[in-house]
Amino acid sequence: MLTIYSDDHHLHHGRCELMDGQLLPCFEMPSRADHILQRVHSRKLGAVQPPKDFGREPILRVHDAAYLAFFEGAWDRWTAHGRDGDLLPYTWPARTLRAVIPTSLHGQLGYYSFDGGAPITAGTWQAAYSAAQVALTAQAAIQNGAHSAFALCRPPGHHAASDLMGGYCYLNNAAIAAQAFIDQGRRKVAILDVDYHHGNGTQSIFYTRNDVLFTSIHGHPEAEFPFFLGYEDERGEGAGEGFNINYPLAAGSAWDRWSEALELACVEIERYDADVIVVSLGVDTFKNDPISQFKLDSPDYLRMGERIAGLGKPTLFVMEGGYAVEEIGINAVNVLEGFESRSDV
Ligand code: OKP
Ligand code: ZN
Repeated sequence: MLTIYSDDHHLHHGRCELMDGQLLPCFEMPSRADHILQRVHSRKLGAVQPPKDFGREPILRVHDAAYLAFFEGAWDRWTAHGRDGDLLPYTWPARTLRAVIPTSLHGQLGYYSFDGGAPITAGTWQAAYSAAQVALTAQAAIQNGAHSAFALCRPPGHHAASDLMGGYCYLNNAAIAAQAFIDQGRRKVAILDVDYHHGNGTQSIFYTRNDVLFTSIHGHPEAEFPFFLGYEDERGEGAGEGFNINYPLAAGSAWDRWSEALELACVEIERYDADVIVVSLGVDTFKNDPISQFKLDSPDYLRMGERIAGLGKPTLFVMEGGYAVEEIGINAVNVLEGFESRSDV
């Protein structure tokens, strides 16, 4: 399987995040992608290529232009204030406040974010931009006939909405790739989000559409981030009604329960008759993940890849979460190797 990877992810390295009342070093760190790349090499998964540059246009098909301009310019505005620490929001237009777009940096940062988990550092824009190009380059490989490809994206993307950053995410790599498939003539794209956290950004981007089916298996939002989206009764709206399917699971879920949800999602994807599949590949479902509550074990990821291969469709894997850094490479590449073991194309 072809892997697309850019070193630019090293340009994004947030210092701290607020976790259980403590400031802890960011869980979303550069070594995550380094470990995955190492494993891709050591397992001889296939060629590793750098991204091409498709520019801003395919990003603007998913993201709001003012949001993008804000994100790109935020660091320079911050340093113009004489600051050099991470730029983090601290006030949001929640209930009883107005969703005005203030002129100030911090006002705009609150407007364009939904949590304080997405620090902007000197290289965050470049890293996120390159991650989007990584996804687009892997998407292009499939569009040109590859049966599968792996977009080794970092930072992740599935929490980012059209005009919101949050949950370690800035640009929605999977959504940008899915939209590119549609724009290049595919009629039906199915997204399978297997990250431990609900892909609230991806869901919101495609919520009113029937050309992109969104399915997600995740920790129940009653008890888990992102808390305010990801319930089972969110089924899509208007033309999109019936094309958004959430499988929230209880903390402690292991492969037996998780794989039942995967089976249900796969049946829906088969019924939808997708032309192509985009997998939001998070491996924070792992039993030793430091911020998550599922109990998948490393061999389970082989089974996951095998089941996805059973769908028999061209499949783009887009890297999302996974914070057990020592095992992240094993688990992510297990999905890809499981997929290849059952793909006859
Ligand atoms: C990203 B992905 C805030 C703590 C909230 C956010 C989890 C984001 C997970 N500092 N935790 O889905 O793996
Ligand atoms: Zn996650």
